Amino acid sequence: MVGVALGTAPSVFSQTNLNSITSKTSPIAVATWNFQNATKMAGSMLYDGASALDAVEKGVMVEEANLKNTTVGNGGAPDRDGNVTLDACIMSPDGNAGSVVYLKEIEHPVSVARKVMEETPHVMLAGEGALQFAIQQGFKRKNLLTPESETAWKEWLKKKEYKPIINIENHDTIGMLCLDRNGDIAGACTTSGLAYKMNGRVGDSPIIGAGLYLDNEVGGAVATGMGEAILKSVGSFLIVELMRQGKSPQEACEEAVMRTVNKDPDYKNFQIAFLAMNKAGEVGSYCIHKGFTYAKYHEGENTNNPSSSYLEE
Ligand code: SD4
Repeated sequence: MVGVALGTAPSVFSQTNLNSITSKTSPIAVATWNFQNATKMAGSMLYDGASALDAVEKGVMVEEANLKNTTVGNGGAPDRDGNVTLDACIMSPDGNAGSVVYLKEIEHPVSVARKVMEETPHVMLAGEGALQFAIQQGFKRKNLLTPESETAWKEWLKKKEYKPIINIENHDTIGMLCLDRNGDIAGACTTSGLAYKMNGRVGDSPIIGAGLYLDNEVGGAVATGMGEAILKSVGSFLIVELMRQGKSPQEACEEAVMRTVNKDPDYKNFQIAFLAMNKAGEVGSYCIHKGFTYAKYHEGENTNNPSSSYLEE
């Protein structure tokens, strides 16, 4: 068998295969949900020659700055005590990673995560320490609670009913994967987490292996939906490892969703969704409930694509 080291699982991604695959691949940007402004930004940059890492950071920043998106960055819905707390992570083709959790008052947590990756010996910074680091790095503090999000939160306080609505309102995290001209892959994931979560709650999005994982020899995966379920399956890492063993991105996403479906009897009451891309530029996605879509920019075309789902509703 070609390219299989002793003691490892067989892989279709031998070095020989990879070289021939990547040389034929033109840049691609994909993102969870219909975030076509983000894929357009990242995709255009890739076609202008930008690195996957620069493109993925600038791509997700579009949604972090979008005040209409109430689950990412500025304008994100607060926790039940009124705090807007952001989670984000980024991975580069060399396998390096950076992450911030429970970060307040900084509009672009993905850029702080990149600084953690590039300027510190650590992978993850949390809360006060993450904010302190961001300020040291020149980021400006900003009130991220918009009047609209504050009004919606005060309305929620009247009943205090915590019930995530599938596909709506609290599921618009952006996870993005970019493949550049060199065939290198990078990824990022950024969110304000579930609306009206408990103070201190951190989801899957900033956790390397859960909300995002990539290996530049294989491909990458990102997740959105109920973070607790994704954390328990370490879904993005699982998908990359399944692709390493020869599964297509689609097959790998399906298996990751099925792990949760088969183990969690409550699966009908929440959504999880995965999006994956391999080094050949093949893309797959799968989710529990119908309604998840992903945006894709490739060769000047920017599209929104419905994902297949386990349930038909
Ligand atoms: C979280 N996975 O914090 C995130 C939420 C999400 O679209 O994906 N929203 O659990």
